[in-house]
Amino acid sequence: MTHYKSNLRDLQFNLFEVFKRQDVLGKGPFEELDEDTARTILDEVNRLATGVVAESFEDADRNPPVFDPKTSTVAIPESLKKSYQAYMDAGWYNLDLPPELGGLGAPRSLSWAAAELILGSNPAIYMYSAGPGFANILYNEGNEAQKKFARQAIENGWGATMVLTEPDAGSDVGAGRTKAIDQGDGTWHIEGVKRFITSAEQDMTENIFHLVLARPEGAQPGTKGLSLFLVPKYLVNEDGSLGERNGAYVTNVEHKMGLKASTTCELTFGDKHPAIGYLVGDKHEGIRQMFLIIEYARMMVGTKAIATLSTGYLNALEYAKERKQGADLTRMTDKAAPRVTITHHPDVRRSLMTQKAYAEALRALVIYTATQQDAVQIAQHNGEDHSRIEALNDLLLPIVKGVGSERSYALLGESLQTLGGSGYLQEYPIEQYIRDAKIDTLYEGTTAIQAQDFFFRKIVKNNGQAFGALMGEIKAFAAGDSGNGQLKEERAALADAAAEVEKIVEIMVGDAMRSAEEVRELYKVGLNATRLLMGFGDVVLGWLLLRQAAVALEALDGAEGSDKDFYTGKVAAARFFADQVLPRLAAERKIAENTTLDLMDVPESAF
Ligand code: ST9
Ligand code: FAD
Repeated sequence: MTHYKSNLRDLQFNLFEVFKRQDVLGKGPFEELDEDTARTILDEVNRLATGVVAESFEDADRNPPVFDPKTSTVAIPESLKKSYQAYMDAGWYNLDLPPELGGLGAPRSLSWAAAELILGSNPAIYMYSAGPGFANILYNEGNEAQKKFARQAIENGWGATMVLTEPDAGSDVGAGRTKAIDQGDGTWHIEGVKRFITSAEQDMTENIFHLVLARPEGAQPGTKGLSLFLVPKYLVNEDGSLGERNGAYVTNVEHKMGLKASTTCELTFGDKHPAIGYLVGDKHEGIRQMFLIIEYARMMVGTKAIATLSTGYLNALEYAKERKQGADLTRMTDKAAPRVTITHHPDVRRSLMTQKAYAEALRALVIYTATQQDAVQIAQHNGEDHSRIEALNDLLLPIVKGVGSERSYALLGESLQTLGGSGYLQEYPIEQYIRDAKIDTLYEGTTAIQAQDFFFRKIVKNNGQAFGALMGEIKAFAAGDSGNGQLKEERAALADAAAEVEKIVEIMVGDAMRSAEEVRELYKVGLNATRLLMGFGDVVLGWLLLRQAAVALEALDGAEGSDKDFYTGKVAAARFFADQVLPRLAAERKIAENTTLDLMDVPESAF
């Protein structure tokens, strides 16, 4: 038995009972893949995730990769190598690669469902296996030589990295100083130091290719002056064999709080000898191109966080069902009363149901978002316009990433608390989950960055279209009658919460508009951005839970055994969320309404 407790039943429920993926499988772009095959794939990935992939989770944390500064190499622990090899040999990293690149071309809903299993089991494995996915993007964006490179990278299983961050350019990517110098022969020399680069060194693949943002000499400042370069660790000869060592070397590997199995590297270009780079697609559109990867990676980070919360909750639940402590509250004065398992205590139930509701709502959010990506794939296949679906997906991404990571990290604290003092021990996996999940609120854009992206880019710049469309759907559901004549009060709670969030948006748009005359009003938007992100997140999560409950109430008719328990749990989680979480939105709206500039007037020295 490994640490990882997956929730395959809930993944299947989302895919096939709530979001009806059988309706898109077996036809159009997914012709080759029917429901049975999809179910078999999930079973198979689940087997790996709960077995060999999870086996190195603890060992690679306690004995993390070792950096040798003399040779600029990293030794990955043998246990992790074994998990990685088993995953790569199984070939599931190929799930959403297009058939022309040897992939299965699966719908994103299926590939993200499978990704959850690996990310919950051993997230570093998923990250080390990103090469083929990165190669797919290189293939789409690259010139002929780069397309050929991408094919070679997939065939040979090369590793890959995304290289943006520098010591003075974290959230502010546009402050990057790494230079690109045109050699006039189709190659560039890259010079500079990048930091915090995931997977930039390891000894599991024969080559690693870096996708690097650098500024060509004389290019404009900011993100729009950045170009994207392909910088392989080893140059590749015409015949596909590996050539000379390129001048990009890892010069440090960080010691971190968690996710220790994943190397986080300082990468120095052109210090020992030239670091040769190739301009991706022969065009200077670096930030747009990099965002193709970032969008995928933000989805990955949210899914990782959610997967970790889910296994945290299921570990906590198992413990709580066995741990006896204290008497039932109703018999607290009777010192001879029998001791009960802690699931009998109201506060433990409150905590467990909060974990369950968020874990399952966040999983539904990932799959719902992925169904928008399926719809994009289908529209592309049919040559139809998909801008509206794309905009909805864009709106959802900061919620998946920002809300997913914040709620998961916070609630993993509840999972640990459920175990009492034992939760603090390394004997159980939850302390590692917490350490490993903290990074999710930080990389791929911190929560503050997600919140600003959500308001300025996904709502204001989009003229509120996607936001309005999603809100419209939520309000229509709230006003409807799904739920077998039940869920009336819960739908009313959803309608109230949605109205509160709409009000917060109204307030913020008003502040943003007033800033045209009084620029400091914009601070109010900054003060409320995270509140809006988290608040809207709760509304979407409440809606998804109620949609699940409506399906469960139908299915409960005649359900027995574990199915009956499963559906009963679904209804309970939705009710709990509507009763206990959604009413809080009224207070959030009130705080947003009363926002002043007082905080911005506090002198820095007074903090
Ligand atoms: C990192 C990696 O942290 C962590 C883990 C790595 C693990 C690797 C493994 C991953 C596996 C999964 C991947 C598999 C591969 C895929 C497979 C596929 C099958 N959406 O607002 P402006 C663009 S990495 C789209 O003025 P500023 C857009 O082009 C480090 N595009 O920004 C825009 O132009 P326009 C992560 C967006 O003020 C242009 O940027 N670091 C979006 O200049 C300028 O926009 C970060 O994430 C968007 N949401 O710069 C940095 N936003 O407007 C966080 C912008 O004309 N900081 N663009 O369209 C930010 O995001 C900042 O807001 C900023 C600001 C840098 C964008
Ligand atoms: P800063 O940008 O300095 O932020 C510090 C604080 O200020 C944060 O709380 C932030 O929210 C806040 N803040 C900053 N600017 C604003 C603003 N404008 N408005 C409001 N608040 C703001 N990068 C890569 O390029 N490739 C990788 O593979 C990669 N992997 C990573 C792996 C790990 C383990 C880590 C720790 C980082 C990784 N990163 C990677 C870098 C990561 O994306 C950055 O750390 C992240 O974007 C934040 O940048 P920063 O650390 O410089 O923090």
